[in-house]
Amino acid sequence: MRVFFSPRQLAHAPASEFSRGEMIAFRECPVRAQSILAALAAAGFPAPEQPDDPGLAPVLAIHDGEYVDFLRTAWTRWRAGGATVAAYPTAWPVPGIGERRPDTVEGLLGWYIFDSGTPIVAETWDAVKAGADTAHAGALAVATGARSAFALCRPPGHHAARALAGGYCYLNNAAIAAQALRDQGAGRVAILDVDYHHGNGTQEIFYERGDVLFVSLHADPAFGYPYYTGYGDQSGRGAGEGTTLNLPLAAGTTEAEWLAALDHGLGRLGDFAADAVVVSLGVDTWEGDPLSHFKVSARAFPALGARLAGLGLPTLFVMEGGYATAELGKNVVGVLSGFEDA
Ligand code: SP5
Ligand code: ZN
Repeated sequence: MRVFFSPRQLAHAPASEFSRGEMIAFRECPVRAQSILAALAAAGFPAPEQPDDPGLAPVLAIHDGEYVDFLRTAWTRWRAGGATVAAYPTAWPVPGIGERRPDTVEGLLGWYIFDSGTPIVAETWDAVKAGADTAHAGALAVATGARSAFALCRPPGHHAARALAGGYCYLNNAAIAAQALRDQGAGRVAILDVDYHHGNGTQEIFYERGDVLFVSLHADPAFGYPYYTGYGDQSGRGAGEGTTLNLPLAAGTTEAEWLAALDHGLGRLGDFAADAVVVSLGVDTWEGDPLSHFKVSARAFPALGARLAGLGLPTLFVMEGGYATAELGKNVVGVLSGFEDA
């Protein structure tokens, strides 16, 4: 398995996030990537390859140009207003307040960032672009003959939509990779999103497309973040009707229940006859994760890897969530080793 990582991703390190009325340490921290790198090395995976810079074209194949301009310039504009720490939105254009895009950076923060957990610091754009480059390099590897690759992306991506950041995500790395695979000649690409949270951004990006299947297992929005998407009756629209499959799961979901839902999702993947698979790999499903309300043990991870190998398709793993930093690397390597050893 080829491994891709850019150390530029480590520089994005906001100090804090808002949780239950107080500021807590930012959970999506650089140590996450270091935990994964250490576990990969200990397990004998090859040293990570640094991605090439393909410019902005792969990003702009997925994201809105004005949104990307906002991400690139927000910190400078925020600094120009005299602020020195991180840029957070403090107001949002929720239904009822209007639909006019403002020109102020304060207004644009709420326009383009849908939650309070996705701040912008000086290093954010460079790290986020390096993450997209990492996903893109992994896609090129798989498109040119690698059986599998792991793109160690950070910050994660699956909550980012065409013109929205949120949930620690700014650019949708998995979507950028899926589009790159299409552009390299894969006729049909399947995205399997196993992060604990619904990949609202990936769903939105491909909702009306029939060439990219999106299958997601996640905490039911009836109780879990991101609260507004991920329902089982969201199945796609237009040319994409039937190519979105949401499998929302209850609080307390066990490993056996999670694997049963996985098998259901993999059945749909098989029917779709994809030419390549992108796995949005979050391991925040783990019962010990600070964000998880599942009861999924670490044994689920090698089982996931083995089942994915059983598809027999070129497979790109793109890192998403997982916040139990001490065990994160071990859990990720559990999936990748399960795939390799199958
Ligand atoms: C990529 C990814 O995993 N993003 C997740 C963002 C979640 N942010 C908000 C989480 C709110 C959790 N509420 C507290 C649960 C404590 N057990
Ligand atoms: Zn997550």
